[in-house]
Amino acid sequence: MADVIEIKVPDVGGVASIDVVEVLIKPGDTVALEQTIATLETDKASMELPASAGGTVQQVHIKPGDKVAEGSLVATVLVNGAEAVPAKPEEPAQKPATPAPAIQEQSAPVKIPEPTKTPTTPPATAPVIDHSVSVTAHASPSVRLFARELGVDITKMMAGSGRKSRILKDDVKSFVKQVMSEGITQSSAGIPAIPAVDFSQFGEIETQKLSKIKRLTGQNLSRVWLNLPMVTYHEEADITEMEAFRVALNAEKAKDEVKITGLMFIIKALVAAMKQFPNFNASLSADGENLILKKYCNIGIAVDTPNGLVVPVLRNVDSKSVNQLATELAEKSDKARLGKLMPADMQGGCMTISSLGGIGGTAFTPIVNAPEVAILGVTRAKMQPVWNGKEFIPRLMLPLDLTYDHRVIDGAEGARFMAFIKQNLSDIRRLLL
Ligand code: CAO
Repeated sequence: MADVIEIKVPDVGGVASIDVVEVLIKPGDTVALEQTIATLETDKASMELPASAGGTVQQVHIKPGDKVAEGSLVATVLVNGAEAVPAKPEEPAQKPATPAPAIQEQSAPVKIPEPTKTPTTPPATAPVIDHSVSVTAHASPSVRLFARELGVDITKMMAGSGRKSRILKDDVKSFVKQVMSEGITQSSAGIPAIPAVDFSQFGEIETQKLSKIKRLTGQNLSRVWLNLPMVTYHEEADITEMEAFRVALNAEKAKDEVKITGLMFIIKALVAAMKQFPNFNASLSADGENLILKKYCNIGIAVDTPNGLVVPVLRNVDSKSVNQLATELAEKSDKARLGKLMPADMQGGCMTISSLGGIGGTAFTPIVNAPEVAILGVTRAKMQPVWNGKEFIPRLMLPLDLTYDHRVIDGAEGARFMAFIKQNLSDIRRLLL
């Protein structure tokens, strides 16, 4: 004979308020005895609520977000009496015949990090790979099943984008994508990924695909950032006379001739310094055991293009004039901006210059273009009052930033290298020596 059975929340250890996280049935569904019909959650545990009877769901009385307690009505099921879980003989008749929920998480006070607690930090929407925590993450049975089907060990995912860092299906997908595309695994990178954020929850957004250059540059920069112990040293050079000379030279040029920018003198000064300090014209061998010193002098120049940063290389710079360098850089940067550089144009650099001087700035910390061991950053020169021992006089000061691989370059060596460049830019006659 068919009977209507009420499925209620069982005793879960005296917890007064239990969150309904997921409801897995709807009216008309057929459920089997012990089938999970909802996921409940307390502060300490996530629980799968099994059906205490098999049959056809008549009504569902809870929804995600509800708060329930022991005895709350979950669903009514039209059931064949034989399918209901028999009440234990010693239990009082009024006690609902509901089996205890399957507790997924440890109910011991193990704290799963909750990034949403910091008001300024938006909730994570991508999984965080944590390599030390072995606590099972919060996830519903359907998500666990989905993860199992994809071969994902859900214990590697510390937090998801759901409420209270619950792992959702999309988190599992992101996790798989992340591992596949970036090759980030527990053993190789060992660094937790930055959680993705669903920004659309805060306002309107538009998603644009990154250019290939940006993606490749990004990968390379991340690799360098993770591999090199880098130090950036800042210096200022007085280029008042150099600038006057440059302006005079340009005034002599015909209209269609390539103008000389300060960068050409900076290249010259850099090359002179690399000859004086050969460790800067070197690379560490892949095993880190040897320093490979280069007898040639090629300088990479970071060029800003609509598709991202590229670094064409000027070859044998030590044997070229300032005018030749200006012409060559103009050609290469035009080619770069038209996307016409060939891979060979960007290979073989010994050191790189990243000049933001045409734009502005007072200082920055460029990232070494490894396997080179140092990079020179340049920002905008400006007139400053400089004390000459008697009075302040206006001088054009050029800010320079040297980032170096500290495994190869010592701090004192870096400082001497920059002092040399400063001296040569302040008096460019020295470049003839
Ligand atoms: N201080 C003051 N003025 C400067 C200057 C400096 N340090 N550097 C350049 N300028 C001036 C130039 O004299 C020029 O002025 P005029 O138009 O009056 O002649 C103007 O700024 C523009 O110069 P430029 O940038 O076109 O030329 P450049 O030779 O200095 O630089 C290049 C060439 C290719 C390096 C540059 O165009 C470029 O792409 N820079 C961006 C590099 C970059 O993005 N680096 C970031 C890497 S880290 O992400």
